[in-house]
Amino acid sequence: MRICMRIPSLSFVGMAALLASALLSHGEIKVVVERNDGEHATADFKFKNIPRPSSSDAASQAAFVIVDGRRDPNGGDLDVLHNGRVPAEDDQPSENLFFRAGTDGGRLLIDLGAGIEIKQINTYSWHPNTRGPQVYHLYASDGKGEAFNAQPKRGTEPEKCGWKLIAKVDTRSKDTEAGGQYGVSIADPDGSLGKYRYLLFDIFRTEDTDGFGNTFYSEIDVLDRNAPAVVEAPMAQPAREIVEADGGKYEITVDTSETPDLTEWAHQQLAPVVREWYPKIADLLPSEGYAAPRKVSIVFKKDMAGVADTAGTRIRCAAKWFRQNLKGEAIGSVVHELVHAVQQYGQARRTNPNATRSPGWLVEGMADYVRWCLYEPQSHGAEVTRRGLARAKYDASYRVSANFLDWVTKKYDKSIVEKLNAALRTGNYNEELWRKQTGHTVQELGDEWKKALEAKLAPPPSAATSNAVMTAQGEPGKTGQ
Ligand SMILES: [Ca+2]
Repeated sequence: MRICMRIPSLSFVGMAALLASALLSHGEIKVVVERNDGEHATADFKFKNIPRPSSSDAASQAAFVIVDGRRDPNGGDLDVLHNGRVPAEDDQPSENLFFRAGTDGGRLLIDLGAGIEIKQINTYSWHPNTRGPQVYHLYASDGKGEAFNAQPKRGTEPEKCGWKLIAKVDTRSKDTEAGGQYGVSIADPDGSLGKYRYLLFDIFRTEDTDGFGNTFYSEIDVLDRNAPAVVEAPMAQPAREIVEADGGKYEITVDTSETPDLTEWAHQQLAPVVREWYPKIADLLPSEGYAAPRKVSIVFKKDMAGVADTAGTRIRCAAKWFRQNLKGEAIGSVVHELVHAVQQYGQARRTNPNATRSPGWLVEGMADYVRWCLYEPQSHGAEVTRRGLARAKYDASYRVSANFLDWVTKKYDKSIVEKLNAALRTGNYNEELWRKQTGHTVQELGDEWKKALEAKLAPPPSAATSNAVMTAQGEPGKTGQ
């Protein structure tokens, strides 16, 4: 037996919930619908009576197939329906599956691989508008009937090809806004919906007044009556985290909405470094009357090539590269971009009609100096190796120039980077500055630095001689071993 319920919406303080409370006779399938309204819906998908989404239910390992209709490529692929992950926000296309705009849903097959006693089927969705509610018919089959058709398209009645109608679900309501977070739970009070291998969802749009009536489905769970208790899906971190730094003086937005798989890493690993280092960089690179941007955004882009770039106060990070470097250079490369966000040398041209050009090698060398020599000196990323020595020029940019800046800082002027930065930002940079600060032209400094590198890296005739030379130069401990 089956019943189909439309449950009116009710709002409660703390959580808006709809709950089927109809008295059911023995053996009747029960459909429970709950809705968290926009105000109360959160990333933890918590409902009053419906369990939180699971990451270890029978659907996690099942095969999902679209039998009819077309997936909207703006959303996630089929795996988002059973990956044990839920969206962190109410409008996160990549974490939901929905059918193409302008179409009326479609049919979805779940093959559990073998017949199981199904205890409960739960479906979850979330959207601020009419793509929140769920409208579908659910069929089940053991696949054993002679007439069984595993993939009946629209126009073929499932009940005529080996399927049994389990429930008709429609969570729409005249009394509430459509938007919100919905949970639907289908179960039989006896404990089992039956033993089935296949499930077929015939999914309909919620409205056709515009093209956007297809529901954002976040997860489908199938609970096996004979399996151990399932594990709850981890609560999703918000895909846009605002990192407050220096007591709220700075706000750095870390946006992983295009790349949810990086959200946890960004929250755990990146955010603390950003919080500590953005104010530090602002303090390292001051100039008169200048305040570093109060708001900066770091956006992870799923299709971007390369590593990262900065335009104004917007840092873009190429997700593909980051995924491969999470344990290596990922965070340091963001520190490098944060330096660019603080540098803001473009403003010189707006405030100084005679602004001089900022040499690219110095701009990048400074960003790598902060990164390699101050943020992560232990990684030795800016050290010139014997192999790189031949190409080492002070203006070779990035980490080579960082090495040069570090050497000038230690040997001649602790404030050289600060002075260079102030000159670059005000459009007053010229090479005379090096001579003024150190008594040598930048070329002379470059030559001396290179000689020091050569002495340090030259293959020693014997270790003893080498050590003696290094000590004579007053640089013990910097032997480049
Ligand atoms: Ca999911």
